[in-house]
Amino acid sequence: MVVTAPPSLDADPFDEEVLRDPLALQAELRDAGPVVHLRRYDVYGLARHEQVHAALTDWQSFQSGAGVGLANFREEKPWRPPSLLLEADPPRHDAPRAVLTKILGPRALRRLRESWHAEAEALVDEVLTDREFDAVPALAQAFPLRVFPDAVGLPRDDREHLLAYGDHAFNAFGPPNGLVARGAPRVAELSGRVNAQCARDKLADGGFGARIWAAADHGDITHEQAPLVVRSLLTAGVDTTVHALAAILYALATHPGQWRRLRDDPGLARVAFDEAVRWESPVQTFFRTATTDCDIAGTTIPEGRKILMFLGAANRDPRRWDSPDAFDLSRDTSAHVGFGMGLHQCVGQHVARLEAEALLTALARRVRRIEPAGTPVRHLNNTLRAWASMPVRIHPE
Ligand code: HEM
Ligand code: OVM
Repeated sequence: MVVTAPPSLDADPFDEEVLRDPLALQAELRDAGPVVHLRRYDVYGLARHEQVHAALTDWQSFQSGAGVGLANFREEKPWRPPSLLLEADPPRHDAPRAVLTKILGPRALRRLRESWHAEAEALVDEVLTDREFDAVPALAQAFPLRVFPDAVGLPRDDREHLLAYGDHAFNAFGPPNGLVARGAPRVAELSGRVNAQCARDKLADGGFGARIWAAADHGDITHEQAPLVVRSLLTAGVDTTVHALAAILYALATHPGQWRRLRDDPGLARVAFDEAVRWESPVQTFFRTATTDCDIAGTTIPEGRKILMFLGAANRDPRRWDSPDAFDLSRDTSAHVGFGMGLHQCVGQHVARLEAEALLTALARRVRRIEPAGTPVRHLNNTLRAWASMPVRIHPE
């Protein structure tokens, strides 16, 4: 086996101009080789689908327990106690994961389906009293903030801070740049509010939160673990779906032919959502840490080093996808890595799909055409690909 040094690039994937439009850098990274070295952070990078998929499914070689951001928990103190799911390896990962798999699985979600569809219809009726509106606050934020904290069991009057907390958590996976610095003044306040909401007496009966605590009573996890597992839902469960819904609304507003297909057959809502998750990759990147000297396509990544996996680049790799930049409801999206892959694959993906199905079905029933009504504006985040605002015009049925 010939071991070669990987191509070394000076580019900064967390530069604000790159975050605003990452597609050109993604292509450069994919074309440079199966493994690249990113000089600025002295980390390795994977941007092709084949290598990203392989690394995601090899948790023994590419661990999460040293953090899935740039910070190496072997050397640096994490900004908050690590997640028992995202930032843990087997065997410690297994019990919390099994608990959430059951609570957030398709069977458990069936009891939410009817009420989430009704909530979506009510919200869309309210919003459509205007022909023009900003789809980000009016739909992409309003819907998840209405239904998800309810499902967790949080009070109605205390949830707006969840967006800001999640935004900071996703920024914190990146380098300590301006985005992190701008979030820093509110971290203590936001963490305090989120941590308080993980306590048993704050969580309504029957919700995801109460069921996590019940799993502790049952002995599946400890009572010390329960609040941290609730915290995972509050961290990962809001901004992700907000930006994924914004992504599909943008995709549909800019692809009238695909909107028509969905309107004619609302049964395509989940297909459309998964294609939007592939196309936009609301979660763009995650890191891993090499547990041994790892060989990838002839390059050795030394033990203990960080590897940046470009999920968004893998999801648009022309080596894997025909016309990867096309948003196309006919595509088989099953290998996309927008929810990750393997052991850590998003445990909340069924929740995200149910939200999308409810909102898109309600829109498809009431809207003949949706079109941009102004220039959309990106929201910058070190990990999320997001919109701050998206003016749209609606033509009702
Ligand atoms: C894990 C994306 C929605 C909770 C992940 C991972 C990705 C992801 C890429 C894998 C991380 C890794 O491999 O290191 C997304 C996207 C979403 C979404 C794009 C929306 C479209 C949600 C929701 C929840 C959630 C709604 C909660 C209800 C989690 C948790 C993990 C996770 C707890 C960690 C799982 C583990 O490590 O075993 N998500 N997510 N996510 N997600 Fe999501
Ligand atoms: C967590 C978590 C899981 C997935 C994503 C994430 C902020 C956090 O378990 O806290 O992003």
